[in-house]
Amino acid sequence: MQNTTVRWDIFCAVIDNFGDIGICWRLCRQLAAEHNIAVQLWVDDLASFNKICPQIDITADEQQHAGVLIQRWAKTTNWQQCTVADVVIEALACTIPAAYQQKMAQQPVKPLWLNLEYLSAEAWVEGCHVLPSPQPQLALDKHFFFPGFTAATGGLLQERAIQQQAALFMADAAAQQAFWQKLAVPDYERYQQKISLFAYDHPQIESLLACWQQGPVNTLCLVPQGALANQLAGLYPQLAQQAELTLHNLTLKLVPFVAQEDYDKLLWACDINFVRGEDSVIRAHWAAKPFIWQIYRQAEQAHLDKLQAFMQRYCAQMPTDAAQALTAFWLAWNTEHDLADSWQKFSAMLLQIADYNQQWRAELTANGDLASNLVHFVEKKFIMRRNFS
Ligand code: TRH
Repeated sequence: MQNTTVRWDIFCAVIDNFGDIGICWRLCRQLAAEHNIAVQLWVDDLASFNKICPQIDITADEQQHAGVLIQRWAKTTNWQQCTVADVVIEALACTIPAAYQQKMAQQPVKPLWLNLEYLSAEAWVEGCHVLPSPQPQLALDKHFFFPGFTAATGGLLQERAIQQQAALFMADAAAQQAFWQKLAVPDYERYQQKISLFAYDHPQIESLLACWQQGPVNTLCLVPQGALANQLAGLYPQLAQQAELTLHNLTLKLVPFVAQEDYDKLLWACDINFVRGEDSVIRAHWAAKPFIWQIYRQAEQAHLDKLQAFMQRYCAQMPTDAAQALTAFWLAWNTEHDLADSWQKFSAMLLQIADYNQQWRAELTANGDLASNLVHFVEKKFIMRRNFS
């Protein structure tokens, strides 16, 4: 049964890539499925949405899927005709349309307005999480809500059953076989190492591929459609034509973008996962295989501070030799350094890192998941309002 006493509106503007819609869609689905909340998602780019959720009809102005009402957020949307929700979330620094803001301010009972921020492991986040951000021109309060890696933040998006689903999949040979068939990799068992490589383009990619070609194990590297796949197709015409290429001990395979649920399976089915942006890196945490994060690049190298902050938290309890190898390879992967030497050292530590990832995942899970933490915050605010009105 849906919790129809309150309605949540979530606004998502797609800046580029898939992180904005990936995060918003995951959050909406979880609010509907696990908290019975009536959720409406306003999104300005249905074509990007369709890539991570193929059931989305890119021509529809309004549609329902997975218990969520999805609305096209267009320049022509008539905000005067919309009813304002009880909880309004502007996700990842998007700005809610001015007309909708005006309507929020006109409500006899003002909606709770939250700014769901970008993910960062930096220390300042704890001090800003849930702080009010007064909007005097509208006589409305907005609150910051920060995802994060500690109990003093909003936590991370994690579905209630995801770890159980991952464990079941990894113990189910038939499910894995079905998955590899779907990806057109029937001979998956002949590879001793499977790597998913979801990344932006990379100036040193050939130095890493050379390590895998000359490496001691038979490696399958799966590259989802996108910037890096385009770069590789440019480097290797045969890969562009046949979507697959074997170079000594390395088989490179371009794979289509799959639905979000299947992307999780890819992370579970591979031994090492290269991830990027904000959402896939968190999915790699739940898969708990060794992973390498290519952080979204920002102007003036601001992303490198965020990367350092994350590595410090992640590696704090990791055995020193593994932490040093990981830090060196991650830094090389996020800058323009040659990758060969740091890869050799990193790959020697894979078992220790995989082991440690179980502990790190348990620590993060103990902070509570982002959707539940949001729901608790909203409930607390509503109770306070009732008590003081
Ligand atoms: O696509 P991204 O680079 O998104 C980025 C970041 O979020 C960045 O912080 C943000 O500022 C920028 O977008 C605008 O990487 P990210 O965050 O990992 O999002 C990818 C989404 O795509 C994620 O939800 C997983 C999903 N995905 C699939 O559903 N199928 C696939 O086959 C693949 C490879 C990914």
